[in-house]
Amino acid sequence: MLDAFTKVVSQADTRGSYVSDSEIDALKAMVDAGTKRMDVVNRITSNGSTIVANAARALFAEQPQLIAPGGNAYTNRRMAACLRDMEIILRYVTYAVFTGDASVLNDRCLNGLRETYLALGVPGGSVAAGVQKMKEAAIAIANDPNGVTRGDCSSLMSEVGSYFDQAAAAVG
Ligand code: PEB
Repeated sequence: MLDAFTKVVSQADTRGSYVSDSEIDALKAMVDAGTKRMDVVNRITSNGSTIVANAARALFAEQPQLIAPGGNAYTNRRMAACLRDMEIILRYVTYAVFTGDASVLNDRCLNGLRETYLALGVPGGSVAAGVQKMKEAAIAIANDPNGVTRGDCSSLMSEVGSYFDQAAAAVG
């Protein structure tokens, strides 16, 4: 598991070189915007169950076959597993936002997930659709200008979005 700093050090070591000026500049920008990043993690984390519940509701409205008899979220046990999976993925996305690096998400959550779903008969495309819905909900909450000092969060939001996109692409 890497963060933005250890990733840069690891890459510099692979090249056998010092950390470059441009890498230092990028990390400095990340530190300067650190409060925004922590705010985003805090907002997503504290609204986690709303994000999961609303995304799942929207997914089942769009794909009602999932909750019909024989569907992959039919029975309370499967429904619970589904909500739990969405919550796990959201949790790892918040870790990636926190560390500024996707490696924790990739190594501990997404690695092998497609194969797991194939083996279980869980439709990966539907999981990906659920992840996209969590992305929209999480960004709407994280990017809400009310109640915080206003500033430009566009690059941070596209970074947040990219972690959801990676999760969706890993299973879809
Ligand atoms: C991944 N999901 C399930 C299982 C595992 C995971 C390992 C099998 C074991 C179990 O049931 O608990 N676990 C999960 C994960 C990590 C992990 C992400 C990462 C670290 O350790 N069903 C649907 C939707 C979708 C869904 C499309 C969006 O209709 C999910 C939610 N996952 C789902 C379901 C099961 C499951 C298991 C229904 C149960 C499948 C079954 O037993 O038939």
